[in-house]
Amino acid sequence: MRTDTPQTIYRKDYTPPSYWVDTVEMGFDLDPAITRVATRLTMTRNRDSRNKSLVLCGEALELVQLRMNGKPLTKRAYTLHDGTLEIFNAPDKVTLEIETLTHPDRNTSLMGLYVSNGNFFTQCEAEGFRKITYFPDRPDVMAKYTVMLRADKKKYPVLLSNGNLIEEGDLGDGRHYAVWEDPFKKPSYLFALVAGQLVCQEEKYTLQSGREVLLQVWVEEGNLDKTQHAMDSLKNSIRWDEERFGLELDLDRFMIVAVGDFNMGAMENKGLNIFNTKYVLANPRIATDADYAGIESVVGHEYFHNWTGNRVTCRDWFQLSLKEGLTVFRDQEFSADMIGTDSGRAVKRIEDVRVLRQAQFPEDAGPMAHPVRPDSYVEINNFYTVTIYEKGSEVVRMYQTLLGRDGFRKGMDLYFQRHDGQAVECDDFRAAMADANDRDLTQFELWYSQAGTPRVTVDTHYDPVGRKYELTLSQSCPPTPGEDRKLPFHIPVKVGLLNSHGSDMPLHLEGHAQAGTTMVLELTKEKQTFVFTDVPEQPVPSILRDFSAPVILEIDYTDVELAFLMANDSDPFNRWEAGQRLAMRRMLELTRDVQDGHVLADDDGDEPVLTESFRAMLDATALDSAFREFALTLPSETVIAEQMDMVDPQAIHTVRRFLRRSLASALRIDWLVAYQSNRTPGTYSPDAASAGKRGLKNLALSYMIELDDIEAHVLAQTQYDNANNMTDRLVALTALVNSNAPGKVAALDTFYNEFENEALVIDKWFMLQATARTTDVKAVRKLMKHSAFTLKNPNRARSLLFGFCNGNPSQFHAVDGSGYAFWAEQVIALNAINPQVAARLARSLDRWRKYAPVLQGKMRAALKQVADTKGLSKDVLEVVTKSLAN
Ligand code: B3K
Ligand code: ZN
Repeated sequence: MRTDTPQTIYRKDYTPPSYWVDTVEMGFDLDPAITRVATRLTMTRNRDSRNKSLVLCGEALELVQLRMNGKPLTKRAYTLHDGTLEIFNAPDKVTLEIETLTHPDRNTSLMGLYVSNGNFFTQCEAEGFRKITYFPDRPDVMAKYTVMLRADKKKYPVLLSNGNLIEEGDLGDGRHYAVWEDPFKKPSYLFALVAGQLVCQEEKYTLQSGREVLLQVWVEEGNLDKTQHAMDSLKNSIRWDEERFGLELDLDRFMIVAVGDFNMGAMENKGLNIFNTKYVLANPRIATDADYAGIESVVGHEYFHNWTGNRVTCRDWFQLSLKEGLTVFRDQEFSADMIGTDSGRAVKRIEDVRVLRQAQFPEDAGPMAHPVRPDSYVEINNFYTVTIYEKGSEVVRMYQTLLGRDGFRKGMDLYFQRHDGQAVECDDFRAAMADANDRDLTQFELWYSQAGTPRVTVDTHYDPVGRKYELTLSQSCPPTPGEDRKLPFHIPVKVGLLNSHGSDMPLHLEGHAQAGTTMVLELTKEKQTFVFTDVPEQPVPSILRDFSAPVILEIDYTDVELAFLMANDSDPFNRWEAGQRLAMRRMLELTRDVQDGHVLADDDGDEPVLTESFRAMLDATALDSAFREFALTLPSETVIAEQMDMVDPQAIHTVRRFLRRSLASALRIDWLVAYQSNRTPGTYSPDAASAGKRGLKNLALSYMIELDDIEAHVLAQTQYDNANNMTDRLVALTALVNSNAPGKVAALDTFYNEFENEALVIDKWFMLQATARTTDVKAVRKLMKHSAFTLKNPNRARSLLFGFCNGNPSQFHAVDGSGYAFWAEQVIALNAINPQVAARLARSLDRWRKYAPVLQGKMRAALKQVADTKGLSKDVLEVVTKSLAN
């Protein structure tokens, strides 16, 4: 917490550290009120930085003792201010002994060492290690750690840290100790310790090489019936990384620990991954299909970091996407491979693109827009963004699209060959990809250095006499804060051409050998024309198949062409995309009508092309249920908002509901058939096929409930009463709550009572009310008074506050501005507890300039109110300052 103007850190200012750390020995006397930390660092001067002083970072620490090479340091030999300990005139070889005190039970920021439900946990990425001891807390300083934990044996029977347990025993005074040694050099952000009352599920697992490793999933007592899925996901991740990338687990022991108070999803600490309980605990009673999938992907993600992040790490935090974009790409591919089928892969792809459009495109168009490799930041924690993660993953995916799977693998192999054990830059990854494939990827660098979502427009011309088809692609990119002009990107555009029967035509690109029915065009200039020859009839183009680049594609299709693509495109992504375009067009038309004062009447919903394509999709039982579910889901209110010059949340909400009701009524029988034929009787299984069926069945229920009639109420109530799993239970409850069904209040109560002791389910209970149609600010305030609500637990705060501010746009943007006043209050309250969570909530007003002037004024006032608050963390200050400035 600070009040002075926070400093901006620039990428161009990077300088290597003045000292390297060779070894770190730490001793912890764990006590919630005062923990004593004794650290011994052996350090060597970096030969490249003569005459520089030795610099260590520290925050919220009480310094007890400081000794250099065996002697206490005199007050004149160092300075200590602003979180920096600077030692002058240190020799080339230094042994530094530091004793500090911290107060874990007062640490509500959940960075550094803290207490959650009586147990100790740490979170050090990005800059939390400096809250534990003084240290050159930067990722390019990699060292070997030996850690001794001492604590009361009864209260803290389990003592864990990174690497291997090399010694443990009693201290005689009711206390005990454990010594852990990590054989690998690591940056401080990967340090972790856990101590407390925990139990584990463990298994021995044999690697492909024949080596046996020990896998453990640690949880609080009472949760051992919820660890199997995480354990299975871990084993699948280990096998997948061996098979797909030839990467083996390098430790003899790999631990996952679940904690209920955690700022994000999980953390890849070497050998000791710490997870939000949300991404570990699952059984059919408490977890939904989405939870099961989320656990698989996050367990995979953290495990894959062991190579992409830990073995090869980042030189500085500007390179964050080097590990995050790459690791998201790896977890996306892992989840897709776990489904196995081509259509399953496509569904996963659609899901990932939906996230990108829902969250990253708005970010890239707003005041916090930044390149995948940012040039500056105030608070690095604000840069764990969808741009770094999801767009970063798209950038990595484009290498694979351009180089092919084998070429990509060659690039990965070279990357590890060159950089294992190093802290490197995004450019090093690009160089490995280029060199391994003998390709020039110079222009590709712009994906790292320029922010903003490029737009690609398509023009076509067919010459029936010459049987030639011209495809002209043009690109542009709107300005982003600090970047007015953009250079053209290197964009892989995957295309196919459909004939009038809906089949793919063979592609003959002028000057190229024939390339099957899908090919990757490389758009590198502002405008380029690609000429296809031997084209027997005017084709319908299918552009950007599989979403081959993170761009906005502008193409003029007629409604009939879109319906044709939705019915026929061999590329499932574009098949889905066509339906989305069709629906989007209709919703934007209707929104304009509503804004012009038109009151929607039944015949406005008479939309034959859209209705018939939906009917055809409902009837297309040969397609995966999961795919049909996605194809039948209208673009979200947030995605529609991004398409408008001036956002009108109420009009969007009215129209989307109206269209859903029209589709519900026109296709009533079809929905019911889909509902009945996608039931999954018997024992619950979260596999993709069953989850897909439940998804389609539950989408059908959500459409039918729009009609709000007795039949729909009975259906929802029956499903609620009879469900044998949380997916069906929660969807039914959501349907009831968003209707006038007589049983809705009772259902909310029974749900609460039944799951009172399952924190993750109570989060869902808050979330579903936060996002319910009728929940206004008053109702949220009332929910905040509920005995189960607390701002201190990030999951709980997110479920209610983020649920409302981000997930209930028409209520949050109430014209009286009450939503914004509420938002300001909560950002300020959270700021005092947990700056990271507060800064996330602060992002909810990012897009304020896109709204009608009355709303804009109120949003601006709320932003100013926060910005003017005394004692604001630099996390929140950076977000609101940038919002107001750009
Ligand atoms: N690397 C962590 C994120 C740390 C966030 C710090 N504010 C989790 C992950 O991406 O795997
Ligand atoms: Zn990650």
